[in-house]
Amino acid sequence: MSHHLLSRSNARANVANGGLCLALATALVAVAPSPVVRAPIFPAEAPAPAVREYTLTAHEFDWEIMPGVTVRAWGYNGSTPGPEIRAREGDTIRVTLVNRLPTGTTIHWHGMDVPPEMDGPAGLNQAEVEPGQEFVYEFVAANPGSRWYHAHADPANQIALGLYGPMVIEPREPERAYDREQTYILTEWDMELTPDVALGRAPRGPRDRLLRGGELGTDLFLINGKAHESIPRIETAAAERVLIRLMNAGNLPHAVHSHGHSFKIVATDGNPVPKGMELLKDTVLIGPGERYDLELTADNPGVWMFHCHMENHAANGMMTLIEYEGATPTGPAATDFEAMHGNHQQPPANPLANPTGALQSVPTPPAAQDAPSQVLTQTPAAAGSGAAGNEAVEVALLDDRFGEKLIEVKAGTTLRFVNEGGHLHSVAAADGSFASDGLHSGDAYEVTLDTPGEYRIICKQHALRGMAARVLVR
Ligand SMILES: [Cu+2]
Repeated sequence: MSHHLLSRSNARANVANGGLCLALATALVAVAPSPVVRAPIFPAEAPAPAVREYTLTAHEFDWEIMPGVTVRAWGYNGSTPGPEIRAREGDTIRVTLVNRLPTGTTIHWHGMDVPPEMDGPAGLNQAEVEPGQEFVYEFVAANPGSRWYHAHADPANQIALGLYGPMVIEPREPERAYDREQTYILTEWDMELTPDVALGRAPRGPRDRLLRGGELGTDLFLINGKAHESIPRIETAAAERVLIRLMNAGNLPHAVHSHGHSFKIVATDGNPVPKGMELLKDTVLIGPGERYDLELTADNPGVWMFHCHMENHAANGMMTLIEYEGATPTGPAATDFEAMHGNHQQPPANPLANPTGALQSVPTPPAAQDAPSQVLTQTPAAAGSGAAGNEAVEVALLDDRFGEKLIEVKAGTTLRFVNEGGHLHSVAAADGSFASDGLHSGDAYEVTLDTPGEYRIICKQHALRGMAARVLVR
């Protein structure tokens, strides 16, 4: 087996070092427009093979999927997905797995051709790494491309709770160069699957109990462990070339669609598509475990949707934006665009910028509290809602709009927002003066508005889809 692997990597090395690739790369540089290069992702000068050391500490922590929606998760180094592991073809990757979970775990290197004892499946190829124990994975990064890693002990629960992360092996002789790079790793989230359920310490939730064949339910559809506006956007400028690495770490296929732009599929499962054979598409169906590398040329300035085209997935988290520098939406959402802006996060810096290539293990302390209460009261007076002349007015949250576009009330009125839809929603003042947590179907949020004036309210999940209303307090 190992002989077979060795000869395969030798064959790749021969191709990579041959003059053909070099000639193609030179030709590409000669004919391509010259975009503004901000941060070279693949530096032209590849240093000698290095040893890249990482520590991945598996543990439990509170994870904010988006403001107002925090869950108990399992992940690596306080994050789900875990940190990006990046190396160059031919480097040695050495990862120390530190298990601080209350159960055994392992790591599988998905798409990497490693020796069997480094492959990860618990039982078949190694014993589980027990709680409190460590295990060192070491292998040569022989096959470049978009890879990923995930737990391979009880994977149905452990991956679903967040034990996965991206891994990128840069080719030693890159054939293509990009101005920007964004990795999007897709998953689903089941609010009823908690660490305690996975450990058998709590019963399955009422909806999951009805499922058959171990099929998990799904409440939210995540990109990089985040939903909606907390997903990092594809930020670009005109004429740039952007590489988007899609990785599906979940259990469902997703149909990823870009507005305003077609993209070229330049790699499938991390392996380059030969020049001239790339498909030009605007929607790509990505199955569980698969990767697609998309090359998108920023030639249509604006603010564009980038989302899963299974529309219930988009409505429950799996939507982000392609945002050109300085551009704003051309529709009513322009009003809320700046208010929403603080909710998305910058992508992490390329670890290769760090000369040691190592990441610190940063376990977070145990959480002080469990899931927040689903029904919130903004003011103590509203709890009794019995103050003289203090009437309650109910407003429905539907999919994906408020029951009323204009709500007129007297000062001192309590507004009771009830989620009568099937999706997760929230209510927040656009000026930030009040905000509910995430409201699941049937949940309610109350707020008493004492000061006359006009308030613009938005759903943080769906403001950019037009879920906004006005409240006039007189
Ligand atoms: Cu989807």
